[in-house]
Amino acid sequence: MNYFLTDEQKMIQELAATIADEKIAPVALKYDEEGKFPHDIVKILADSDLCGVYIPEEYGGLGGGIFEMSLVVEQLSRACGGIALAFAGTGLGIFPVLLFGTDEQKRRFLPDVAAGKKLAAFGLTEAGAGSDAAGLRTRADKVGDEYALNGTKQWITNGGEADIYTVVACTDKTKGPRGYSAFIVEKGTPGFSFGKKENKMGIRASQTVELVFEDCHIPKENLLSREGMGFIVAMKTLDRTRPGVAAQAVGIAQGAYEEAVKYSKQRVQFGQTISNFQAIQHILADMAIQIEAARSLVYATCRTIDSGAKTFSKESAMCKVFASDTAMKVTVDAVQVLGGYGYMKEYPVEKRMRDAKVTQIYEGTNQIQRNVIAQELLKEFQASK
Ligand code: COS
Repeated sequence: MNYFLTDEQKMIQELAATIADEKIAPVALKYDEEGKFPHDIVKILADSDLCGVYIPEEYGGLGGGIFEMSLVVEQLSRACGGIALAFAGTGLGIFPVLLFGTDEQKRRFLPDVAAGKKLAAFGLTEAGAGSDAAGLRTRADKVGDEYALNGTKQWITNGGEADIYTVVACTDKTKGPRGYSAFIVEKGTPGFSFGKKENKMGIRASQTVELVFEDCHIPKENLLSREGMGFIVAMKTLDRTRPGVAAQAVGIAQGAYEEAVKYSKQRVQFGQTISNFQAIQHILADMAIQIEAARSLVYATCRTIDSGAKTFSKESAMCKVFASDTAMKVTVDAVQVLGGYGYMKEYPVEKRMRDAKVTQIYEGTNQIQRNVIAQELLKEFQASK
């Protein structure tokens, strides 16, 4: 399929693909097994300039958008969906600053992210507030010119590794989601520590950690937008980053598909390679169809967002649902093509099957995405009457 990428987009895609093939693929199984954060790969990404693809040039980036970010996520995820999250999770963490930061906040935080010197993370989820993002317990109480943060954030990607955290907390509990505010919290701030590190099914190279705030004082200069805007900051961020999850899913699926094709050309049964059997050919053909359809939807959504469209919650949710469901199906089928070998950890498809699962869950489960889609399309119908 010709997606008519610009020369710059092709360069970004090729650079990310080269890093994925030469640097990430050889160590992906090791990091998965050990569950360790890939500091050496993060250094390679920092040296490559890719960390700033979606950050404006005036803040040290390459001036691209969601599309450029997603091209990188897709390629890195082709080799390892977990390692790719050091990059993608930083996008999620820093987008609130890109969208709602003042010029002063952007100058303080964006250049180091663009240079790959600092990673970011997004702190919304809590033990009792997952799908129900309006159920936050973390508080931010005004104390003079500061806010005192108290509470615990759960399952935070890049937790402990990131230097910059955007955290949503309640500043007025009488107002529900309209009483939430978003803050930038730096690692090392007194009262901010890290709790439990999760032991996960997949994306094991990515660190998923609790953020613990105990009377953690944040200067008012670190408030994003204004008090009461925290829920909107979070929702508008997720509208822009869900295509990144979709791109991760496409990358994971593509990686599994490539392994399945390669294996089918090598594996001999009944005196011939299994690629000769129509049963296998049809599985491979279905994988290819679904991946290409998912990629098309992701790219179209990214272009819609980057074109300056005002509302795209529905499109963003659609591509997240479609690509993640595709990744799950394709990776399960890849395991099937490899048969008994596919089930073994030495072969690189069972990891992709485990990695794919989370794309149906995080940044809003696919059930929540379907709610968002249905709400929007019913609104559109009502408006058209
Ligand atoms: N953009 C702008 N504003 C939005 C919005 C969006 N995408 N989504 C919701 N809002 C606004 C609503 O318009 C509403 O504003 P008003 O108070 O002015 O009416 C306000 O936010 C509350 O919205 P709503 O009533 O729909 O909130 P709910 O509590 O019902 O939440 C959703 C519904 C779907 C938004 C929520 O359940 C959700 O997104 N859950 C998933 C959370 C998630 O992704 N978690 C993962 C965290 S990161 S790994």
